[in-house]
Amino acid sequence: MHGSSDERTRTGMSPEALKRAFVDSMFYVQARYWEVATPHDLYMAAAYTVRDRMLERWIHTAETYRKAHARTVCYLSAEYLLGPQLGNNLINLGIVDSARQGARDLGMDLQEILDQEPEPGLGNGGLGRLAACYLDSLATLSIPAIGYGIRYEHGIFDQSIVDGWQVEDCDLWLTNGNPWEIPRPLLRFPVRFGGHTEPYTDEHGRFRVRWVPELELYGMAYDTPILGFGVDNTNLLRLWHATAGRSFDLQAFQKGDYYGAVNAKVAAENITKVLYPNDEPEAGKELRLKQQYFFVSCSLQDMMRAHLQQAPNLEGFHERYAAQLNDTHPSIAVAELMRLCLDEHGMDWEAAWEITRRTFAYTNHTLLPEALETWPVELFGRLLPRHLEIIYEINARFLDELRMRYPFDPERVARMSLIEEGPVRRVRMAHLATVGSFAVNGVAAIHSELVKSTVMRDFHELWPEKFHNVTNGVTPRRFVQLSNPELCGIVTDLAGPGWVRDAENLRTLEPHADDAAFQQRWQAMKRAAKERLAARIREATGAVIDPQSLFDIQVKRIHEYKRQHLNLLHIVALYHRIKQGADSDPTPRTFVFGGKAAPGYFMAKLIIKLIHSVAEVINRDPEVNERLRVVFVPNFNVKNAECIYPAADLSEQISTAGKEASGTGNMKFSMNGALTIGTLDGANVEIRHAVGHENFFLFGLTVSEVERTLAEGYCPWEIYRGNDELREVIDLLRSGLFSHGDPDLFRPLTDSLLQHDPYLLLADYPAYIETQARAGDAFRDVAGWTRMSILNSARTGCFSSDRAIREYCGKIWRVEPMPVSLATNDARVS
Ligand code: CR1
Repeated sequence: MHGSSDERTRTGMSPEALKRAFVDSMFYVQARYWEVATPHDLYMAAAYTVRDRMLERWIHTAETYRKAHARTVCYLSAEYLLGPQLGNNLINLGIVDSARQGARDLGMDLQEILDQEPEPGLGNGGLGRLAACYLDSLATLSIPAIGYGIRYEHGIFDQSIVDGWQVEDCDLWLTNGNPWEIPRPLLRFPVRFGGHTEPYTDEHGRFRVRWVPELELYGMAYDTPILGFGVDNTNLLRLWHATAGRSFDLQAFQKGDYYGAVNAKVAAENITKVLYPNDEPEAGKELRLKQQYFFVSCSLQDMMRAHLQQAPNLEGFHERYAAQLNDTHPSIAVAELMRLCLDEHGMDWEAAWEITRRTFAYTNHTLLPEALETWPVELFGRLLPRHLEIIYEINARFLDELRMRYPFDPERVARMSLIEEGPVRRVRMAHLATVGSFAVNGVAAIHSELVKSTVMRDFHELWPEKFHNVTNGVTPRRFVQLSNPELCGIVTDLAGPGWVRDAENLRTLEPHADDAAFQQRWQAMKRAAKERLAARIREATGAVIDPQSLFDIQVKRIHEYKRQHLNLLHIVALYHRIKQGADSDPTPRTFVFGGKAAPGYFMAKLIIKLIHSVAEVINRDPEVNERLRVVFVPNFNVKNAECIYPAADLSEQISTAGKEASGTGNMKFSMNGALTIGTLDGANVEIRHAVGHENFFLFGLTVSEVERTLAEGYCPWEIYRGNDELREVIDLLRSGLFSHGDPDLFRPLTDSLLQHDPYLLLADYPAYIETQARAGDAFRDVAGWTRMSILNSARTGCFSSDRAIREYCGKIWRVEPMPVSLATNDARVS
């Protein structure tokens, strides 16, 4: 009965069918009648209405992939920063207009319903959001894929600001129920910890090892469907929730130890309680290692279960799956797959190792030494004694190979070992991931080169063909179509709706860059986005900003290497000039900041305080506040981000060269027509190349200049002494002007700048100030700026995550699309 699906109230797509289904859900799922329905009920009923339509596609997809024994990508990631689902799912189903119409008919506003959704913030920042964009692209490109991760009960903390300081509140995204997930109580796997190992001889007389764990708990699956855009493929995100095992409870209960059993249950369930904020030292984070092992073990057992349903043994496991390690967080998978093959499936070492090393590929996302994971051997052995043995064995074999290859270079062998020697011996997770994978990649061209020449240098010399680059990407569905409807309208008018699946079609904007009428439409688009942001900021903070001014925006995690404080030095310099009557940049600007600081990262929290303190002085000073405004958007998350990127004129991408692996916010800004002021770092390099040098505000030291500057004995104090304006700016920070007379409040920041300045703010300061002045001037040439803005959008289609996923599929995963069609399903059902 294909073609008549709109008559089916359960899954039809017309406004009529949606309305009927919505009313139905309100009654049968929410158990509510109209008069008493809360806004949350409306959201839930809408979500279930949409979910029904997804499930039809999802089940059919699972069936299609299974029948075909499709090679499947398994993305292993400790983080997925999904953001709200309803709006995105409406878009990917192609029913936004029907839904809006249906809502209107029922006397409701779709936007108000969308606003009810709490945000699944199961990630810290770029890495988690990248995983979410990749899920969207995998489904859109019809690639059989499963995202595996952790169902944190509490995602990234909510940030509020009290007296200019960040305060963290517990995220409660699950409190009112999550309509998108399907619990799978029967899909559970045991996960064990602690205890010891013992040798034994198996029935074939072979030497074997048995792990006698101290603790056993279970991982239970919660499944979320991930729709592709413009296709029927609907993939799976499977997140694991920890529960105490039933048998475990029973044992304790049988011993009459009721409270012991209850405590064990609580301890087990703690494993998936909360997402760890990053940027903090790993020390003592035993629970973090437990989380990593927990989700990896469940995922691999699940993959094996599915494989063995269709194959007699594990021989073809690596043909069936390509498993991507999203940073080192899941890299324990290398040892766990070995353990499963050896201990649970009785394979010998060589066969197990062959499968393991052909299954995994590893993405490196950072070169910052403090973020490269290592675990103390003592802790590792206590939690995972069998895995430590396996890692030692992998290492012993690997080091033998190295000694053979580099017989006179013991230092190299020690550098490459999986174990770091020293007062505290540690397991190097990046080395484990590299040795256990068939491919290693960085996330932007410059970053991938640095991976090869710095942290992985020895490994690159050993296995040059293992190393790749896949520059990150962002999904145009969420970050253009959903968040910038005006821009979407403009491009669709020019290029037709197909550009959303092929973002290279943004190029159709290019010939219109100088067309006056087109420019006006473009300006109206920016204006609308700026007004929306201004309204939201007013609502959130009370601050009033002028949509005519240049919106100069820096939103991302707060970190010294990202240099939000360099931005502040510029703001204080502008302020100082106006106060001195020496103003050289008459362009009115609104500086917008947003971002969370890790709860234990003092300097980052002090930077947030400084932003607020500078804002307070500037915004209330009538002499400057017509020209400058500074605002901080609290609780930067996906929802807020969607409102922010489209509104930007200038995007701040000002990290110290060599420190930002890629950045993805930089891509979202540029795609939405913001110009970038940035260093030659991460994907900025490729963005500048794509949009044209003349449409990008470049400044600052290059990676090699940074290296040279530091090697030559960098002395920030001399720069301070030699630059009058910089000296005055820093002295203002130390004067108490921004701290109600307390000269010490910002001392840790100013001292760090003057004494070490590890991120070279002072070295880059003069170039930054000069380049900012050029940007300010350029903004006053409205036609010139609009042209540059249009060209930025037109030329950044290559930063679509679809392009990135195509590269992964071709270079790394060797996996082919498998289109799914509901039409054939309809035919079969009828
Ligand atoms: C990097 O800092 C990059 C994202 C996604 C981050 C950022 O530059 O865009 O990854 N790294 O690749 C990270 O979170 C743990 O490392």
